[in-house]
Amino acid sequence: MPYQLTSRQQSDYAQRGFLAPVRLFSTSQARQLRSELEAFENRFGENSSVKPTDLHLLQGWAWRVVNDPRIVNPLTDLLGPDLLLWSTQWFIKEPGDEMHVSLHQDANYWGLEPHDIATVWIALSNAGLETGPMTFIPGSHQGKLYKHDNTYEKNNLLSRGQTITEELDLNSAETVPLRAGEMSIHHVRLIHGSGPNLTGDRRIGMVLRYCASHVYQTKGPDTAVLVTGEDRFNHFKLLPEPKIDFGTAETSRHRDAVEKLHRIIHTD
Ligand SMILES: O=C(O)CCC(=O)C(=O)O
Repeated sequence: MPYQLTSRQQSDYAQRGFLAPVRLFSTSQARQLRSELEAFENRFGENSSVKPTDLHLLQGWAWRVVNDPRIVNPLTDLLGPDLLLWSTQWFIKEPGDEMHVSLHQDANYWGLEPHDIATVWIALSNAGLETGPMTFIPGSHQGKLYKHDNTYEKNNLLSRGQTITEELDLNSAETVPLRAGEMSIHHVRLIHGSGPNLTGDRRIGMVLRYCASHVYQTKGPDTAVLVTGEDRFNHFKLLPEPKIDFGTAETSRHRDAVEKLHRIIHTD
């Protein structure tokens, strides 16, 4: 199979809990994807009830990204041959808007068990040092789950401003800049966060959450997309490809999925 990870990359991920940078798209492909997102934003606007979350259920271009073998094949090396996409999100920092992401572990609030789950973070604009790229604490995925406080800070991009309360040793922390079209992959237990964007351009991360098919949701019914292999567990209701961009059935499935994700992320 093409696009597999080398055994070195696989052991790096096992030890450190992340891989970066990995070249995924060319700069012009990244620009094209960015213009798809921005066309969506221009059409619906910030206050619309139609959200860019889980856009793969609403528009073919996003469906093709989450099913792209350059992403899916490497993920099977980390999570096994039967792979689900759980959700698609966006982490966007506008030029100079002071938004940051506090240090947190995703495993703490998604309700998914066991933790055979990874995030693919795709840079659709340059995510150089000045834009507030992600910082990881290597190896922290092998340690405990920390207690998090919901700070609801105004300048925090996280839904509840989730922040680890204990003091952390940041000596080994690594900040990982990405160029447009590159991706990083990180483990659901890895401690990570990011600073503000000090540049004049948007910093746009398209964020895909994948899990092995044996993972289940502890917070109620849940949905996912089977991207490769088979689902022998039926823990999630599987959702289909959008046949018509913004079609009636697609819009309804998308709205339900966004509401469900909102419920899961906002409840303990
Ligand atoms: O984009 C960021 O800075 C943070 C993203 C993040 O927390 C995540 O993908 O889990």
